[in-house]
Amino acid sequence: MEDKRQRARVQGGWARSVNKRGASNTASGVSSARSQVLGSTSHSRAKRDKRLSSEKQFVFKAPEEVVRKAPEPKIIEKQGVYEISTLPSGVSRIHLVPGFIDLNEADWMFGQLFQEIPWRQRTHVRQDQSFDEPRLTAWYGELPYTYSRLTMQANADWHPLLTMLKDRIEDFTKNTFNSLLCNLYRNEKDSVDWHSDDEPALGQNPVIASLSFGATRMFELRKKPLPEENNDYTYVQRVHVPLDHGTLLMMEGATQEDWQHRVPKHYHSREPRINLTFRTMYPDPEMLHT
Ligand SMILES: O=C(O)CCC(=O)C(=O)O
Repeated sequence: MEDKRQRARVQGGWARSVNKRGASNTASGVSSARSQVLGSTSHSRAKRDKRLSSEKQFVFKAPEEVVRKAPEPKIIEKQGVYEISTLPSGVSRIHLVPGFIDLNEADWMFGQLFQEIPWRQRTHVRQDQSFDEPRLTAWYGELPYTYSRLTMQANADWHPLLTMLKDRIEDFTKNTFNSLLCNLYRNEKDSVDWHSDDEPALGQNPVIASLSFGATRMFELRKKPLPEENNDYTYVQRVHVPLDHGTLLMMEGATQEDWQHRVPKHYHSREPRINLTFRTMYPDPEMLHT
């Protein structure tokens, strides 16, 4: 009886593993009792001991988690340089500088930019359908800028405040810029959809300096999926950066090659926001690779 219970426990193995010495003691105890009754030989006792010790223990293993979860976005809101990915194309890096422009100055600048930049709403045409961009824009630079098949004409007539801001950013970052795309988000309904600033005229690994004024809006980045993910962004890494009044955000390295970014619409009301993105345009990007 004791032998049967012991074997059941060894085979089931749920409660605890059986110590070998205990098992062989029990087996030998039982077999010695039996040997008196059945007259068993030391040979058959050895065979039985071998069988008991070779019986495999059943070890319970919890089923592995197979549900794939989309990762939570990483929130970046403190000053610092953040390496958000390292891939064969290189390191993608963002540098956040809240309070780059102090609040009083930023208030005055917002008023000037809102009033004095020649803001325009542009129209895109896609598959014979035209739609208005959900924001107003203006372009500054010696060269025209084409994105999403829309061309903004060259405009070398820089507003003095924009030139001053460009100089300040150049001093701070030790980069130079020759062009600027200005965006005005009039309210919570204005936005910019997922894209990368990867036009050939911006060269490889462009450095982009983005300065924000007015209402805080969320700047979201998502990593481009690997080829085997078939353009499915469900499980990609995400980074969210709240951009508030006077904040400078630098995007560097492979950020345009490996990530996309956007500023989504909001459900709750938002005051106007202005964003200035300073870039460098090359007249003949082919020259960069020769
Ligand atoms: O408004 C922003 O912060 C982003 C603007 C932007 O993505 C762009 O100009 O390419």
